[in-house]
Amino acid sequence: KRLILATRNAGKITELHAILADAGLGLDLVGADAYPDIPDVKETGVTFAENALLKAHALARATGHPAIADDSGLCVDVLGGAPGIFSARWSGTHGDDKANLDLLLAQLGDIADAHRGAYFACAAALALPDGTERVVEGRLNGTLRHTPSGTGGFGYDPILQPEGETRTCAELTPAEKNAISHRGKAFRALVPVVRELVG
Ligand code: ITT
Repeated sequence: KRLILATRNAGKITELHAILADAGLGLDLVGADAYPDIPDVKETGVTFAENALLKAHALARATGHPAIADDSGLCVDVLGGAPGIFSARWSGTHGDDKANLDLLLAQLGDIADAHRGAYFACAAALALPDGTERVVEGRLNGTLRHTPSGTGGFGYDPILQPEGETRTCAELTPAEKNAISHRGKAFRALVPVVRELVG
């Protein structure tokens, strides 16, 4: 049985393969790249959950297979939760991780560590071709460094230091990041739902 992975973000795809492999679902995970003719979904939702559902439904409807999607981002306390759902295009160019991170650091300036709280959020959605839907969420709390550190992961990983850690997410091994991350938590919570509704 096929399960479509409704994302084109390479960093997410790598992590999702590892997280879902550990779950041993026994499904054939197929990326959205296998369907190049399906247009990108307009993320018109105002929450992570809404956008994750929009992406999952679009792929499930277009392919006739169950689909899972991830909508995620970085929510910064002093910015009132921004960039939030706009994390991938914060600098204006969708998916330019370095420009997004540089802009965010510039916006924070030299604000003290005590005021640099932030969290990663992830909504993990499952949609079936018949319209059935489920969505769950996960978070990773931390603080934002003044300068980037580490080469692992993607996006804002070089500046987010998880609570209780001395390293940034980009300095963790992939397995260490998945064990504590917003994405790991959300998709591990989605696994029993997939087992129940997909098989
Ligand atoms: P898809 O819609 O195709 O899945 P996308 O990159 O557009 O890909 P999102 O709209 O969910 O996906 O944006 C997610 C952004 O949030 C991503 O580009 C990063 O900047 C940030 N982000 C999410 N998870 C992250 C993580 O684990 N580490 C670092 N940054 C992350």
